[in-house]
Amino acid sequence: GTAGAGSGTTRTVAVTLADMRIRPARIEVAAGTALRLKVTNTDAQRHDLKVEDGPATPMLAQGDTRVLDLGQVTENREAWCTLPGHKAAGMTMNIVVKDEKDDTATDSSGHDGHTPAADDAGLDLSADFSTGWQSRDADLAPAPGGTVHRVELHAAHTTVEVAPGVKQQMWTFGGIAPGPTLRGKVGDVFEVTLVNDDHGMGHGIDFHVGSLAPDQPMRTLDPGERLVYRFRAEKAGAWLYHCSTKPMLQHMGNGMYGAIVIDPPGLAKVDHEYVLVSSELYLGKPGSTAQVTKMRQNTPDAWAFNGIANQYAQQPLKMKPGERARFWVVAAGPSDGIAFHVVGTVFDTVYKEGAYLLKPNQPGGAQVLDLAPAQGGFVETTFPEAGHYPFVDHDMRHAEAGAHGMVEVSK
Ligand SMILES: [Cu+2]
Repeated sequence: GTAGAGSGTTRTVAVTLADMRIRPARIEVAAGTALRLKVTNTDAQRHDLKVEDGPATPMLAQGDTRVLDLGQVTENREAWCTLPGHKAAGMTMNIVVKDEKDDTATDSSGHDGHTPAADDAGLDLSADFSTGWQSRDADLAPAPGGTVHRVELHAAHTTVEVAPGVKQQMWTFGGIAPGPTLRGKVGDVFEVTLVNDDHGMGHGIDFHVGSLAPDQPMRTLDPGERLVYRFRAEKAGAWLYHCSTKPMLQHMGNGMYGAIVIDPPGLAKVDHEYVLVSSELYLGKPGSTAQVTKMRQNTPDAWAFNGIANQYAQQPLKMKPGERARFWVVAAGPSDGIAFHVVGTVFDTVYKEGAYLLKPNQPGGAQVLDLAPAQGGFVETTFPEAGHYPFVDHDMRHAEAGAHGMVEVSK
């Protein structure tokens, strides 16, 4: 109903069930509207829809549609899928009765004042990203030639779509979170110029691969300051770098981290190399009490590979059958590590914190690369045949909330 909606008006709303969500999640109607819901299950698994104090569909298989006639709606109603756990996973919908006179929703269910993003209902990670959105390139280029690498990193705020349709101000190195991945060989020298372009606050940088007194290179730069941080990478590994300014929980929790890869000597040739930096995502105004409370309680809004929840589920990494891949993984935290797993594959090579735990000529295989916060390593595997191979943080709370991507293997 549009103008004049209300008593005597009939309205039909298309509702879909999929991906542990009911869409739309909220329907507003004028009091007295006769409401009909045309419910379609588009999911691979079965769902139903039950309306509070009202009708329910039977269990719907994929593609099934039923119409629910609610009659005239005069009070707010909730609706949900009745399968065990599905409501808790996010399959709920609110029907909210609007008062025609002042055009405000009268919501007696206690949901007013909450934004869905920060709510316990969680993000809708299967929603669409904005038009033109591109995933962060996960391909890791070979180390550039030469033995001295000069890099300039600017500390600056930027706004990023960190989950489908969700924009968040991030504190970054180089305008992206994670910052750019640096790469070199054992013995290479890195000369990093850090420039603080943040008008509001100080930042610094800490390269875990560097072996030096932190006092000068890791000091906090005031806005507008710059410094040159020079170190020789003496040891191989997948290393974290991060902001060194206190409170580090906030500087890292808002995006100030990145990876630096130092190749071990004799690194085998593979068809694809990827870098995946895992992290938590905390939505809300950076540094606000509400956001920092979530950081302290370790209750992130989502988890992410390369800064954006679910990005490689929507834009998969692409390979061909029989190809071999190396995944460099760094756990940026700030508080959670990772149990990195690729569904449908077995790792024949595991390198963690400076040493091979497994090499291809051994009889054993591995399923997970486990990294504590700030640790790094890589795994290798071959993708045997065409298909879709999800990669996840096998802590399922994290996988369910964004630490989840896809390798698409096709000819
Ligand atoms: Cu910082």
